[in-house]
Amino acid sequence: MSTNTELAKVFEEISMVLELTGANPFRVNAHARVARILDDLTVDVKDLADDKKKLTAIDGIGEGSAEKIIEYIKTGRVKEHDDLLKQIPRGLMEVMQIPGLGPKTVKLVWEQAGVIDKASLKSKLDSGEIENLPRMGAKTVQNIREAIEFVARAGERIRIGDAMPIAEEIVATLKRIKGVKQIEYAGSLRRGCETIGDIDILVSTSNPTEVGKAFRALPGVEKVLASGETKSSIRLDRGIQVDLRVVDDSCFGAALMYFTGSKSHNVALRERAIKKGFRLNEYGLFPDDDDDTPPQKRGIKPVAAKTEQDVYKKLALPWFPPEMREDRGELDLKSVPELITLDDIKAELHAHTTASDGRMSIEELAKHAKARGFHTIAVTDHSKSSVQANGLSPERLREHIVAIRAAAKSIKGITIIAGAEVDILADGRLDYDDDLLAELDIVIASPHSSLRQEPEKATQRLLAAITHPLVHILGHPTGRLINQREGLHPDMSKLIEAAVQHNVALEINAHYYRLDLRDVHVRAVVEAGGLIAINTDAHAPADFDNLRYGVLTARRGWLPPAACINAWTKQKLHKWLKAKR
Ligand code: DGT
Ligand code: CA
Ligand code: CA
Ligand code: ZN
Repeated sequence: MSTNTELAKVFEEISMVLELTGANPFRVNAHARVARILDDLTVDVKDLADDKKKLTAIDGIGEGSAEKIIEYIKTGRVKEHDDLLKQIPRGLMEVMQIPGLGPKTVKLVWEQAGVIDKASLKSKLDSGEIENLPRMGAKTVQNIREAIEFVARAGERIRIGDAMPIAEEIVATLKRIKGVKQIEYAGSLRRGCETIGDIDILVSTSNPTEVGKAFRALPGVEKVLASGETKSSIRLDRGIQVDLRVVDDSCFGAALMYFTGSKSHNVALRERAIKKGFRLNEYGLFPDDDDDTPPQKRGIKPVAAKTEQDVYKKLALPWFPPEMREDRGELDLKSVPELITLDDIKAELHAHTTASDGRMSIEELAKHAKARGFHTIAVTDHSKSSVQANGLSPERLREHIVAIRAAAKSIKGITIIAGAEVDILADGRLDYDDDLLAELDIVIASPHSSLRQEPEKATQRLLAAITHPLVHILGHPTGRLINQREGLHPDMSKLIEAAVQHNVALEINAHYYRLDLRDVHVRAVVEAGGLIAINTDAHAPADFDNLRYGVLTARRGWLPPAACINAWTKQKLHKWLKAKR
């Protein structure tokens, strides 16, 4: 963990305990804000801590926070943090993390039912003690139960956006070791899956001992699980397991294929190999001679092993991008379809500013979008019902439109358009009147509340948004949060059919907590001839970096650039937007 992340955690915990103990909301929010700032900081906070003024120069960091940061850098602790933690049972922190359990409820079950951790929460739910508390009831209790189960079930896999930076850093570190020839991460991470069980890394090197040693000595190693000539395994302090395999450079391609998987893709490949008179394993593609001893152990040379391309070619197959290797019909293809790439994306169509819950001004947003080479940026703040996100009343939106148009006029080199992310209310109505929506260049309609709705109601609700003539994009259609909230379960085929008919794009929200639409639904849209938008839903500059996860999800759904509105030329995109006005 970097110092920035560690300190962010300290501030977040301070904020949580303050909230739990009923402190002034301003203090609670100020600490939460500093936590976010530290998380987003692009420089090492250590480099700022030699001078308090450098810290207080950052918007949102006051004198008190700056002192705590300096205290932490000097001593490795913050006294206030230690003192606050003493005021509550340690286990309450994990109770606070259960989705849907706010501080008020946690305080109630702690003080009145003696809940001190997740285990005691469970037992007191079972005994009925909690249901009998004031403001509780069967429904709330059921919701808490479901949330606990959901966290337990999902808890072991980690989100791609949490795993990727770790894997990239490990690869970069090991690459610098003398003797390393090739190194790549493989497994579900290379396939771009939304969650990762463990990180798999493959390396070929003339110096395996050195690489193994460096691997086991990486920062953050909590436990060495295995340490052998060809395989080492570690667990990092963030609960992530990493496997490192040392393979021979001459069969790196075959090994990379094997350890990239998926398992079902591999199984299908092996069957195909056998039909063609070969045997495929992680050492290469060998002639099949009905001998049970593996061919590489008998000194038999593979017919292909050096690169993935060689192996696929000998099997009379094209090279498949890792995202397609799921045995979802790819092996029946005559050729690989063109899949969208990060470079194809030329517009961001879902972004927030300080007008609602974003942290950038219109100008900053435009600057960051321009820096990424986009031709268009849409300003789409929240609507009035998203109270927690400071959603805009119709009056505020009208003022905002004026500000956006003014910025669009004065800022050159990018087209700035005025939009909104309008709430789809529980009954399917939109949160603004049609005359106001008609003033906007782009309308994204998204569900933010009532996310436990019955599937049928959810379908009707989302269909109402899709069939609304002023809506361009259905934003994060299910509202799920990976490992935290299931979200809606609408009938996707009905939504897709309607979206095609009404010329509405379905969004892949690229934030790695969302990735909503998910890969299989993207594929269904592609097959139905529909349109996809890939948006970052940027609230802060760093959010633009999540685009890659949206693109990976899109590629897992076999999305071609032509079906992605963010990949269209400026002309084509704006013509499409205007067709709904
Ligand atoms: P994960 O870690 O659960 O997110 O998923 P993967 O796909 O990374 O799976 P993992 O780490 O167990 O193994 C990495 C790859 O190694 C996997 O995608 C395919 C290959 N592999 C592992 N075990 C087997 C196996 O029993 N048979 C075959 N054919 N391939 C395997
Ligand atoms: Ca893995
Ligand atoms: Ca593994
Ligand atoms: Zn949004």
